[in-house]
Amino acid sequence: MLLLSKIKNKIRPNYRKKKWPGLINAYKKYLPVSSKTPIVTLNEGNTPLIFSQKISELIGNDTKVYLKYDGLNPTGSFKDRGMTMAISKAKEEGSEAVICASTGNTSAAAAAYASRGGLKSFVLIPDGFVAQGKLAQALMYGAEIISIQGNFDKALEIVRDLSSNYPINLVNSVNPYRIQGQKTAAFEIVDDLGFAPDWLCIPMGNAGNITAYWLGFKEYSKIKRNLKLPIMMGFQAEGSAPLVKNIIVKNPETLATAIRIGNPVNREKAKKVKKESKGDFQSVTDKEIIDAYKILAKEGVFCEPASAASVAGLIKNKNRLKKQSTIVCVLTGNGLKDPDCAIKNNEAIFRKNLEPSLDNIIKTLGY
Ligand code: AN7
Repeated sequence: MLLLSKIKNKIRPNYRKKKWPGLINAYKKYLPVSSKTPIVTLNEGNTPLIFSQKISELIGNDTKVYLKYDGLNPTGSFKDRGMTMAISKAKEEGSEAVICASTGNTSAAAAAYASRGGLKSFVLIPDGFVAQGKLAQALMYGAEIISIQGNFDKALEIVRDLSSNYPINLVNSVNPYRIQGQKTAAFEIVDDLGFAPDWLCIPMGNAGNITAYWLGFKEYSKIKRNLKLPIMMGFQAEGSAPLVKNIIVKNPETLATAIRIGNPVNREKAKKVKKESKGDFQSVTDKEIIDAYKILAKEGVFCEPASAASVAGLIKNKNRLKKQSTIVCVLTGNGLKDPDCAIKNNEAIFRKNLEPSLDNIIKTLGY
């Protein structure tokens, strides 16, 4: 027994010795929690920062491109970071129910964390515009789901009204605890790289996440002196680009349904991020999104279409980069969230319904 444990300790690298406790426990000092906060966690956070050789080469100029793959959170998106905080605080406040409007990922995370914490969850979604995987999650995790004949913006308007008049806690990114939880992704990037990237490329819908990252980088720069802050590059889909055009888009359209949002609630905060970081907001077409989605998959990283907007945006801006830049593209959600999109948009060789004989298969494979 003794010998076995010795061997185990030897072959197990140091960083696996300690179990990751979830982001609230890991970053407690920097979050608005106390010993009285009942922490509702699924051990979210600590997602990999993956170096991409292919995308680095594609960008050229000795650029190093990393992917912050937040699709590896417990419910498959970055929303878990905010939701562990929002649900823990709702529970601390004695709340019994939470509500959100969602293009899908928020509803999945809200449903999971609410159920885990013993709270009821209600989610309002735009009928027909939530990817299958996300809908399946909300159904399974136990939310009460209401789909409306309207888009996300309309759904958000309703839940905002509702939550201000009834004892239901709103867990969309207007909830400040969401932003607090999500800022930890910036901490992780700095912890992994040892510095902040030159650019952070990120998709924007309601612009809660870009707000959270910027807060995270700024807070970390107070702890880690000499931390150079990144330029924040936010990307929206062309048919759904209210922050790029500085308007309200009445009927937002894009195949990246996660970011099919025409009136972002964090508009003013996002503008501040852009100004403070000397960043830029730009749009990418659905075609550019799908191209990037395919490039990522060939790197072995399957994200959902909205997430690929960060890489599509980077590709568009490659001539603006200084030599030897370090870039982080945030991949906000897992590709499995939207299987329909993958099935419709690939160039795979998929030979169907073959006669099941060895000879036939050998011939088909070209040997
Ligand atoms: C994969 O789930 O708004 O700019 O209701 O699911 O912080 O809004 C999702 C947003 C990017 C945009 N990538 O983040 C929702 C929802 C993915 C997303 C965004 C979302 P924000």
